[in-house]
Amino acid sequence: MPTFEYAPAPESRAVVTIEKSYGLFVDGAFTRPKATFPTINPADETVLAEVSQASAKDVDKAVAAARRAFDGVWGRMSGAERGKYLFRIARILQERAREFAVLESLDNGKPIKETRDFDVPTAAAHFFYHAGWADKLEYAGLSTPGEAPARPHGVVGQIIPWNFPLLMLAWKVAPALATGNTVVLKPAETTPLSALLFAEVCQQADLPAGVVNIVTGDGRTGQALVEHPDVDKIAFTGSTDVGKTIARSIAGTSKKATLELGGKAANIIFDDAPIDQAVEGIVGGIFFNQGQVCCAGSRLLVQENVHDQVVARLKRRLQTLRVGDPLDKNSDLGAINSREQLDRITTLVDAGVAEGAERWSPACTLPAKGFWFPPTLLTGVSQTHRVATEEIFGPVLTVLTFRTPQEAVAKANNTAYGLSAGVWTEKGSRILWMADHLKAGVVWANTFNRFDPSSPFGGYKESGYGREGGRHGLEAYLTTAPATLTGAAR
Ligand code: TXE
Repeated sequence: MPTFEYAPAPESRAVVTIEKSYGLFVDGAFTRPKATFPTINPADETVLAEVSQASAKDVDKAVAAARRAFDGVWGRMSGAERGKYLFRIARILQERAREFAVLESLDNGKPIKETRDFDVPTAAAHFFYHAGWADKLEYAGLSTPGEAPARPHGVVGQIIPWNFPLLMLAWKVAPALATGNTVVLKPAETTPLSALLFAEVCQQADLPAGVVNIVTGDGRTGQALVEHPDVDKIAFTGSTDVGKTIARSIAGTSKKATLELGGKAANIIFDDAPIDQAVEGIVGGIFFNQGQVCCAGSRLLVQENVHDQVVARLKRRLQTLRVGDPLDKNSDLGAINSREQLDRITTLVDAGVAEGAERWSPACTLPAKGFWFPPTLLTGVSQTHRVATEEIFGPVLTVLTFRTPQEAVAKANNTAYGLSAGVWTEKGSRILWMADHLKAGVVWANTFNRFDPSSPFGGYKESGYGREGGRHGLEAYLTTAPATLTGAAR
């Protein structure tokens, strides 16, 4: 079996300048850093920078700045003018793409191949897409023809996770600004750097002060934002537990919320599927971003008569994956984002083995320092195993079997989540039947992990509520315009 060596490429770091410490980005300027915590490179555990822990008072200042911008310049601006800012931001993201790609790989641990070819271009695409909407809201049925366009909520608090730091920022900030809201965004504590670089982009684009504010910190900062009385809406992506806490905390207030939470997607292969193409899709579906993806195809449901063939091909393909330095453009898998996440993955995989699953990984030399987990298959998994129902959020594929489409649907839906699913079959009618019966916000057919800014993304059940992307995503940032009834003048 091949072994894979760790080959660092330190020269790539020169592309980006990382400050020793960072303040918050409030009212168009960086504050002086205080009460800082380190953000580290998960690939080697070195400290990249010190970042400020925003207090409730800091959050209050950021919300006040966002409110002034909303009541002032941003609130008075036409959609066409707002759109120009979004275009400008998109262009700057493209111009600074290498910087963002390297910084994101350093702070998150994901391979540069992904940040370069997916995270950064898709983030720019979100700004381009939403720039196009900014002056068309009233023509798209998002308000009543001839009436004032639907209104923005006002100040939006946005809390994002660490798995796609820049992209999650783009998913949240772009529609909020296109619809005329202002923003206070809190990045995850383990990946704050690309959001802080984005703050520089806002300055470079001459975005009016206060329209976007970035407050770094941990869950306490997020909580202060959720509880702030002058925040009109919360948009959150993260764990189901924190999502529920947020839902409880805003219950009884007038705040709106969209929650994008966990997932446990089934990737379903029928025996008539093009097997090579399906194996590629399954590998990409789970090992992309080390499986730290809410819609990851983490449960393979394979039709019983092709199980052995599919597993054999999967093992062959997994032996060709290269695990190593995120900055090496040949790496297919990088580091796990944090020690906590690595511990969660290890605990769940150990539980799976204890419950009777068989564990397999290709021979693979992992770097001595940093947080690493090899690509892993768990076969012989039954529906009652924890690894079949709980989100592992790591490079681990659990394999289950089925005999009929009805059984596939029953097993796929046998989860508390409902975010995404994949179906591999030659039969068009079966795709439609499966899509009709799967309880998932997205169903991919003969592909997986395909995203487009125009396509709404979101889930059922414990995967949360609300959609991001497309027209539905914009609706979540708008409230209905007042009905205006006029009587005859006397
Ligand atoms: O998430 P948290 P964690 C899942 C995945 C992972 C697990 C835990 O299974 O293993 O969640 O990850 C902020 N009020 N997902 O612990 O804590 C926090 O600072 C307000 C799936 O990292 O939910 C960060 O910015 N905010 C998910 C953000 O919430 C709070 C992506 C997410 O962190 C808060 C990430 C509070 N009380 C993890 N506590 C997906 N849907 O893609 C924390 N935060």
